[in-house]
Amino acid sequence: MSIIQSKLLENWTFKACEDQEWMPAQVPGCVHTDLLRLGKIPDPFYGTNEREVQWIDKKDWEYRTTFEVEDSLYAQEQLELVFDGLDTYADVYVNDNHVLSADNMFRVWKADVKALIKKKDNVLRIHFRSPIQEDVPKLEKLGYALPATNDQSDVGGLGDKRVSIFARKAPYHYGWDWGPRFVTSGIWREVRLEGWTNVKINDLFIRQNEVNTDLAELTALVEVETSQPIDTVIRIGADGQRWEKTVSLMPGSHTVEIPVSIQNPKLWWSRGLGEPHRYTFAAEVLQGERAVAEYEVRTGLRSIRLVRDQDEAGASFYFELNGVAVFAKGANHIPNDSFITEVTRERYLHEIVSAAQSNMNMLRVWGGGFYEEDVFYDLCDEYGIMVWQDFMFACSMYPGDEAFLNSVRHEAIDNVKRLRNHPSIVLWCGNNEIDSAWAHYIEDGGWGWKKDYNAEQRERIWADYEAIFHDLLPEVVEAYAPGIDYWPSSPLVSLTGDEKQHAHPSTSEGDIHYWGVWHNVEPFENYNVYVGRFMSEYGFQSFPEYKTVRTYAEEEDLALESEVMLAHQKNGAGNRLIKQYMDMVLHEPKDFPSFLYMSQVLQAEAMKTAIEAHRRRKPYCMGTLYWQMNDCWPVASWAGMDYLGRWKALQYYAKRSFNDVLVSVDGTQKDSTDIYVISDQLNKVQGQLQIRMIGFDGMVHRNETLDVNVAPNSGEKLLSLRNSDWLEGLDPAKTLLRLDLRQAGVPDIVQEHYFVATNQLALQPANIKVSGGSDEDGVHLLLESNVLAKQVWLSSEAEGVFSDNFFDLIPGLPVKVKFISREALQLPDVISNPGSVEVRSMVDFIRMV
Ligand code: BMA
Repeated sequence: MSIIQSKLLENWTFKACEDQEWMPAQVPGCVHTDLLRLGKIPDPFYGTNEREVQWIDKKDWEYRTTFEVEDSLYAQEQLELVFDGLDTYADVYVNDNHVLSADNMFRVWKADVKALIKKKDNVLRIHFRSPIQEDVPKLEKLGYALPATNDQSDVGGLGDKRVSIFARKAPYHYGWDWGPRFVTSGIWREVRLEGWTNVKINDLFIRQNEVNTDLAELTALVEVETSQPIDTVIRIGADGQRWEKTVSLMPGSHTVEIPVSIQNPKLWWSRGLGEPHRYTFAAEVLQGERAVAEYEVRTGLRSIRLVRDQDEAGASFYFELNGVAVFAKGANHIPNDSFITEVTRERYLHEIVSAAQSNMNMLRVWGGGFYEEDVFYDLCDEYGIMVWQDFMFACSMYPGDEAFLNSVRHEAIDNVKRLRNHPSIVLWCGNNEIDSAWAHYIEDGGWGWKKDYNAEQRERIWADYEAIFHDLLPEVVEAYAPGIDYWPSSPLVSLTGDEKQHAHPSTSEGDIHYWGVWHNVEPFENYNVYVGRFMSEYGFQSFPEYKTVRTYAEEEDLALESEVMLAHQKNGAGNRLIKQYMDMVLHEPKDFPSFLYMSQVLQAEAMKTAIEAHRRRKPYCMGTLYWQMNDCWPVASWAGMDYLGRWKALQYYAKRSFNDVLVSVDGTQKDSTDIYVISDQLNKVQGQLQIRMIGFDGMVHRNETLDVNVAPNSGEKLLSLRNSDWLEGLDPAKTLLRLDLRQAGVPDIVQEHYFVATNQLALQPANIKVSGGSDEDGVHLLLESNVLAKQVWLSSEAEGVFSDNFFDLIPGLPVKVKFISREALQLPDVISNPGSVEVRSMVDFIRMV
């Protein structure tokens, strides 16, 4: 081992600078979690407690530990103190000597401490300056405020002083329209003492020059640091093969390039297209046959490119993986917790397995959070989930002074270098929504930000924007992760430098965030109208389930407009919008818990409409990522999974609508109903489609079968039913269209379609019979109903997910469901016992008149 290290994670204490008493601290962590653990603050996620902890970010805090250094480490020629993350304005002292000052939570911070370290009784002390006290003067100095739409400065007692943009710190810490305001301070990633002598390897990058099934032509870039001149051999090993280079190195840091080629490589594929195979590459610096320095990375070999070719309609926007055009299916990922260090590996695993179980193949790490932990990307690599990676800038304009740009450059280099071996990362994107929000080239365009500034200020703000997103960040990506595409802002048409640049819902180039449904109260049907080349955001809110709501609200708080419920709804218009849409399409819920259930069904229906509209337009549209995958606290939001990882109705709907082979119905035409089969598979779909008109009592009124033959990776309209013909003599309020696609050797793919809005359906109380059984995979539940039971919701005693849930149960068509407990989380699924299960359907939640 060339680097000897000792983690410095023990014996930490902390206090507010002005206080006397040191209290025990946990590292990694932050002031909020430490105070909470000590019972010094109430649970910030409960009730209206968010307000009670806003004093924390106004103070300076100190963390301190003492440590000894083992002989073997102490004896090293070089000793370095390394922080993987300091949040944010921090002055670090070793034995009372100032060794570094940090100002960017996303960077790695290092200091040479050789001359300062003793064998015993070392004191490491970190002074965190309040990010608020630090940045308010910057706002005053600038002379005007910069837009920062989601910064909840008022919650923080700062009035309209939005200072989040000055700090290179997770934007969502300052609040968002789904997130509370907790402006943390602390040592949020590992800290360690590293020692080495003569030589070490700092980094290994496997650059993929050309990869196909016959050959992977790679270059291993080995970053070697030496303290004296050496003549040596550097060796790369992978998969039983070796590649070597003899070099003479002078003291300093060097990048040694070693060509590597692998015949017939096993490629890395996204979920659904093949195995996400990974190779381990090891680099060694040899002294004779002895390795004096080593470094290992795991990566997957694949070719990836964002294809933006002009075509008749505009320009394509899709990812080509190993030569295959991939339809991207997934969601936008936000941080899993307001307090990042609370997210365990198990919680990441649950999220990524949930994504894979839901038939997703992409997550977008959205720019208002943080560059995720290594474990997140490792899991995405392992489960074949592609990652659209934003840089951490969202919905704001940022300063452009030299110090700021310099900080951003370091941050970008640190993170691109850290993450570039992950095969899952397929795109680096500059920011979230800034190009379209500022809309520089359209006077009245965007979110109205420009009107607050005079012409000179506007030009300066835009020049600062361009410096970061059109110059600095693409340069870093090109230099450190060549071959991976950079996209300046999401959404964007393309960098035309004129009014055509900014995205809008009707563009036929670039990516689109379509928020007409929800923020602009457009009807769900408009999801069919605004379909672009790649839908990187669209969403609809719902509430978490009753059990989750009760973690923050008491019985007496259970009203939509109670103080507590409002504190957990961060989108001002949110509750009104949910109610307004619910009145349009669903029956009235009978009480508050029923309202929670209905809100989930409403959200799921909206997202199904959108996802399937997007997929039906394949290959014009080649991606659909809904907003949003997850939550960072228990709240009403657009998430498909709540803070506790409980799947909302949406997650089950997404699983069905993202299925690699989808039977989908377009019911937007007045006179006809169009049936589509869309396939993301690489082999063709061959089978029969059974088409039935079924009454809510189970009576089959019409039954036809059609041969299906759909080419690989394509979609087609199979047929169009004439409504007057198929509904003849039938009551649309009591009849459904049921489609079953049967293929040899695979489970049937089903779909139901109704001819009127849900609140027009004549639902009857259902008698749902549940019987247990077991088969070769384990235990299952068999559900049968005497009449149509809509949106059957199974809720279990044990935490976990069902193989299917929130589905319609048709008399005569029993459904078999399995349970996958959270404890046994992995893929392929392990079938477990759910404990007692409550089974209800929509009719149980409706106010009967
Ligand atoms: C998009 C996102 C987020 C936001 C969401 C819901 O704009 O990028 O900023 O949370 O919409 O409003």
